[in-house]
Amino acid sequence: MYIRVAGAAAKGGIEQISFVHKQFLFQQKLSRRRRTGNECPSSQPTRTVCHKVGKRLPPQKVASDEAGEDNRRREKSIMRAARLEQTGFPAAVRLAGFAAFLLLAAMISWAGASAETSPPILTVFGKINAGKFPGGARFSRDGLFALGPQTLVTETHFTTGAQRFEGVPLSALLDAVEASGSTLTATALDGYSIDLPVKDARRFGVFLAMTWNGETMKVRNKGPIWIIYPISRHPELNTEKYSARSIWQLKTLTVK
Ligand SMILES: Nc1nc2c(c(=O)[nH]1)N[C@H]1C(S)=C(S)[C@@H](COP(=O)(O)O)O[C@H]1N2
Ligand SMILES: [Mo]
Repeated sequence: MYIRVAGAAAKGGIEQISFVHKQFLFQQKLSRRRRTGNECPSSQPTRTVCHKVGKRLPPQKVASDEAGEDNRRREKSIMRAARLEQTGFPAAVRLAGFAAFLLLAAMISWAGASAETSPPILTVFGKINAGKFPGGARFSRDGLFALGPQTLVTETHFTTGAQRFEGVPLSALLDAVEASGSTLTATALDGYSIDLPVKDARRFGVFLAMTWNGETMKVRNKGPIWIIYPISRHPELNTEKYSARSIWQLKTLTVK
């Protein structure tokens, strides 16, 4: 042991001193350079330095609570000095540094996760805010849901019974990209393409469905996006004209 614990054998003193000792053992692993701060002249081996610090505890008998208190105060100040020597920063600065590190780590993992789990699935071209979205506005599944997730329960042209969809209103997307045209040309992954009036979006509450009866819509299941005309709310939409506009596997929208 390189630290003399004389007088420090008061209750809890041993643990504290052994903690200080562990800190010095750790410190020995650090570069000589870092050791040359407060009490560690580079000409001396760490052992001596630690011994020297240890010496700052004068031999003393713990006779009363007062003496114990005094010792604890000494130990605290030595530990503080030891920690400062180890890192070169006071506790508040180290805490702030650690908090900053955690924040950075969280940001990196968040960015990584969203890039991994949510690639772009829809691109909007044409008459949109080109300053904000140069080369088209790309949206991931998460990015679309971030526009304001909604639920739509309706029958469709192609299914029987009410279907439950989660997604976002087409109008929310058009607002987000600041669309200014009157027609949308929609294209799908299978090469299908159809024009639909921009007016449909608000007039009928046209919906971009991404989850169907609780299941994320895969390409094999009309995903990742299916444009739904709510025919239960608007029975007049139950015609071939509107079924043709109900494009699935939606890939791009061009505002004209
Ligand atoms: N991606 C994609 N969406 C599409 C189509 C298509 O071929 N591909 N056909 C459209 C047309 S013309 C109609 S009438 C309906 C056909 O749906 P059904 O084949 O289930 O009757 O889907 C519309 N949406
Ligand atoms: Mo059709």
